[in-house]
Amino acid sequence: PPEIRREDYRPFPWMVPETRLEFDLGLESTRVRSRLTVARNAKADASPTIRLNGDGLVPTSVKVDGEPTRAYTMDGDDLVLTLPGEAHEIAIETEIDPSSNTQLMGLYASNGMLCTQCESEGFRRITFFPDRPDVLSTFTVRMSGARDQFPILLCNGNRTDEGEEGDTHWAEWHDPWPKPSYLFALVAGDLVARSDSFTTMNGREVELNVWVRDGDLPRTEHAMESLKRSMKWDEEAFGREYDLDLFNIVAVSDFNMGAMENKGLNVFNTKYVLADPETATDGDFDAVEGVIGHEYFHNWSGNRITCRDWFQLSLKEGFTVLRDQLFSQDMGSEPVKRIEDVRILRLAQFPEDSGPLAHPIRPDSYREISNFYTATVYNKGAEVIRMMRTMAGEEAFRKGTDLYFDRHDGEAATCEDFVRSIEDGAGLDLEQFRLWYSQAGTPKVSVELTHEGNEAVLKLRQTVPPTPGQPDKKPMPIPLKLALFDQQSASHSGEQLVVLDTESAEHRFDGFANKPVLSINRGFSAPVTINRAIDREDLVFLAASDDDPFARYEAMQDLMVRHLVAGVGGKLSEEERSRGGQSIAQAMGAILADPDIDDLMRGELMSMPSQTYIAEQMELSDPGLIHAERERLKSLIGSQLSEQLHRLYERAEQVPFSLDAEAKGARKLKTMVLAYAAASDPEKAAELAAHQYDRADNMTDRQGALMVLTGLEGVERTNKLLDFYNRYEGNALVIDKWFALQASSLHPQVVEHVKALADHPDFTLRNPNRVRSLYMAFAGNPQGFHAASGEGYKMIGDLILELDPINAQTAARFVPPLGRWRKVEPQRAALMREQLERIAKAEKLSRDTYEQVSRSLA
Ligand code: HT7
Ligand code: ZN
Repeated sequence: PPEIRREDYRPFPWMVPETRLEFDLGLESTRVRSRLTVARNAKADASPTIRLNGDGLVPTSVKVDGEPTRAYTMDGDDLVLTLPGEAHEIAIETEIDPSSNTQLMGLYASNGMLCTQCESEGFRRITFFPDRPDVLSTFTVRMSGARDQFPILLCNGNRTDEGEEGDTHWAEWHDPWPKPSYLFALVAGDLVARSDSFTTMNGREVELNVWVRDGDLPRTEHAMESLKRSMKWDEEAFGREYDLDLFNIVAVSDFNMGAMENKGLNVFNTKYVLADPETATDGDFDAVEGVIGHEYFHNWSGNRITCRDWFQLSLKEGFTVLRDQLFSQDMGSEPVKRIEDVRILRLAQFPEDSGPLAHPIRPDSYREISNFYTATVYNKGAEVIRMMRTMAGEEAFRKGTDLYFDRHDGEAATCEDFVRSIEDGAGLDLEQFRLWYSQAGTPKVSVELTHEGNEAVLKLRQTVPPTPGQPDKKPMPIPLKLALFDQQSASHSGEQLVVLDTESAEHRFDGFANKPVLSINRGFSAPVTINRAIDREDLVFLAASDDDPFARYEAMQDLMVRHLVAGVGGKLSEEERSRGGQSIAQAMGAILADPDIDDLMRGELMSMPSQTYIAEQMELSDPGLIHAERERLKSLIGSQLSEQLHRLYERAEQVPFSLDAEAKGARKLKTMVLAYAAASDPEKAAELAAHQYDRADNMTDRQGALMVLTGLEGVERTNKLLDFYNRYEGNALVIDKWFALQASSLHPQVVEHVKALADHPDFTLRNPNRVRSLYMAFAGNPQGFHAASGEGYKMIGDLILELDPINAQTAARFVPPLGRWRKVEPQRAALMREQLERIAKAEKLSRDTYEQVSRSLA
């Protein structure tokens, strides 16, 4: 497959002001008639030919200006026409089979209903069209189908007409906002709605519907409330008002990603709509709110202003992730949300940036754009915009975003347009900052603080590591929030912002009779790795006393990571290991006892660094050793703080169920205590977990208990897993949890368990949620995936080959775990590589998987 390059972008020679589509809907056969008005684009190089993208389509009729024509050519899957005049009308008919569409792109059948997914290049699987985001058109759609099969017919915009003819009925929809084809959506099925309304800041009354299958209605309240909160928040935080009279959300159970922001008709994975306390965890509730917000915010950052081309994806995704993060921060605990977001970045994006698939947030080339819906484009993209906000300050940043929305409303814009708007609106010079858009790799900043006389001297040095295709990097502006603490009073005289924009820099701070303790990258002000020369005692001090909650968390993480990395590297004697562990336990003990911390935050401060994050700190990692060292520390902390932890548990147990922060914090603590107990006193932990499971009146407690039990031996494991299955049989989202819990468990036989689960009657490769629940959970479980025998790698290799023809997008997402072979010790690395080579040799690979495998081997 050819490589598509950003520098080759050319405007499309034709505009498509209007698109009319008619659908005769059927699960096995849907007829699509399109009528496009096209006119030459004065802003592009003139061309008499127009290329209409198709993917697997055969035209049954083509007309130009009402006359049937055969004067078109097929170039691969695309239909190419030569048009003599300035403006024409093209009419094309196609027929498609949604029921055989297992890729879940274009129009497909899910559970008896029909729905679409067009981003990024799915529309071309429905009809021939210039399927690129810079061609904006006004869509009018008529859809008709059997009334009993498809009682509900939905599309973008507003319904303008409807009617019946015998057993069929039809609806006509018009979307007044010009949009690119990737925002087109249609849904037809037997659905029911939770309805509500929202009055916008200028008095527009908007009808809101959340559409689900009949029995799911009681689980939609949280989604609806989240939607209303999102609409209000976007008005207040960004001045953005909704612009149609109707907003529909539809939940579907077969979906490649989380959700899709189609204009006026968002389509969601059921996972991000359905939630009630019995079946959804606190984490699920938060995720629903975050994703509902994310898709809603796209109405401005994505739909009103879209992307010129797919290289600009971070323009809408990075910005919208930042917007959903800020929304969730405002709805719940700001520091806890910040910690969660940093954890995700470190877990998913840092490994991407240090591996063979590293790419800038605005990539320069791709073969398959679906592979670039990455943590880099999304989460690092959000961090990059967050840095602009930090440097500008909130007020000035808002001026920048106001200007961006004003200047580019109705356009297909670029990342450069965004940066220039922030520059002009916020009054910032972002010339050098643009490097964050073009350079890949996580910068490393080394930090040293010395003390001379009354001065503290801060030395900073940055390096940006080489990444594929980018051997040499330039220094980037890195905004670092810092504070210098006086140990005695445990206070500082104010936070400062230092922007490191050269390779190295020195800063002097006057007025320190004693050497202060440095707190740096507070709030994670820059997405970098900090390598600081700091004593363990100073870290203990920061963990106990820093007034920035993120910095406190970071100090605890740092304490543990240093200890673990030294242990894995064989640098600790038994005595040092024990002493180090005890001092960590002591620091954690202070956190457990601190009355000024709320329990949600306490849970964060207690959490151990992930295996992935520890591995990232090492040149070459041995997953077995890291796992063992991490479990040893967990066990030491668990036994050292046993009494305190159990007291905490007893206190938390008294808090009755509710969705407020206090009760959520209590639930988080309970499972955290169980996890420490599982490492230090498995029998006691099993007993406690079984008790928690039995008493649970909510999914958070039940899942937390079962998570701990699945990692342990014993009869309670078997009993509770069976009970869980029987209790929730038929509830797909909860059965997904049942699969995921077992696949991510610490149990030594996890590989055998996953093999058996793959043969379970409820397992299917046709449903991406189910595939992810078993195999993504497994690929993220170092115990299983990195089994020394290589069986874990083989299982993922087998999966990729079997899934590729069914759902290429989902299959390709399993390649990156194998692609990290260069960072793993040689024996395992060879086994990982072997699987990649086996996949590469397969006779027919999708473009998606081919690209990921070849980049991983290069
Ligand atoms: N913008 C949406 C992207 C998306 C997607 C991309 C490729 C294949 C399937 C997809 N489903 C949704 C999601 C979002 O970021 O909001
Ligand atoms: Zn998005």
